[in-house]
Amino acid sequence: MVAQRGTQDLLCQLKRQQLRTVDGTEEPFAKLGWRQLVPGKPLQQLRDTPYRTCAVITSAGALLRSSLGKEIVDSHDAVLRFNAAPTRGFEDHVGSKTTIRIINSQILADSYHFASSSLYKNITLLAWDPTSYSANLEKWYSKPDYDLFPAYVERRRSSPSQPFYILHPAFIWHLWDVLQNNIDEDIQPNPPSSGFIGIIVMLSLCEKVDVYEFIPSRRHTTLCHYYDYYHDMACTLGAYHPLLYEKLLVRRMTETSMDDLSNNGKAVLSGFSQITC
Ligand code: NCC
Repeated sequence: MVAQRGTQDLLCQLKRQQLRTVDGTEEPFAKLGWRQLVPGKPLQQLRDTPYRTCAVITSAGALLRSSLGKEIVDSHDAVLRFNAAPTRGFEDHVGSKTTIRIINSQILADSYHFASSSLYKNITLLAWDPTSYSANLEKWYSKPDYDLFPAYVERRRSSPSQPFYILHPAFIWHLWDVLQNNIDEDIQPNPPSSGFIGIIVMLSLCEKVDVYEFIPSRRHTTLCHYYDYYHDMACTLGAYHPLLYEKLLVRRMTETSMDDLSNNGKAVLSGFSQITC
């Protein structure tokens, strides 16, 4: 049996897995000249001080008809969204502001109109690709799950002022380690979802993080995303990603009461800068 760990201890374990992006100093990226390609300022140094309040907007179908849009826009300095989740047409429920977007490698490699879509412009972008647990960068570069590199290079060259980073695979898999170390069962060796990754990124950048509909509220539904018509409970509970375990962990990281979670669909978390480990 793994001992039940307290909220603070869990946040400290995650805080130790420092946010890390590909910085061009390791091979094969060094010889490819990525030192000059990646943004000059590391993600953590884009601002002198952390954001005070942040919102993480999952893509869950439960956000549809939530009427949370005004709260999301008015009460947060920064808003994180995922993949191709739109705001246009859904402003009443998910708000309109986007500060950072986390995109998995499918968005860069497949037909998501990455180059032309306004979803990916004028914001900070963070891309990631699962690769395997051992994360040898040479192997990853030659055979990523989805080839995110050409579109990354192209965007860095065409829009050098846009802060655009690739999360380091070691960071992703260290988060998986924390998940596994805090769950009694053996979880599948698949990477955490963009949602969990995004929550940890925002805990690194913000003093307080409000996470919407990661822990399902009373609005929970089989509708996968608020922006499409596909129904599948696996979107909420997980199939490939260890989503259920991620949600159990986030439940343990928040002091929000079960009633509030259920009524508002919002889990309130303290950013890493606010906790002493
Ligand atoms: O669906 P997706 O995720 O883009 O959702 C973003 C994050 O929101 C949380 N979520 C979503 C739906 C739901 N009902 N409940 C939730 O809690 C999850 O935390 C999720 O991570 C991904 O994680 O990147 C994922 O991406 C999609 C897909 O690649 C993109 O949407 C682009 O089309 C994956 N779907 C497929 O590959 C079919 C999904 O498994 C994971």
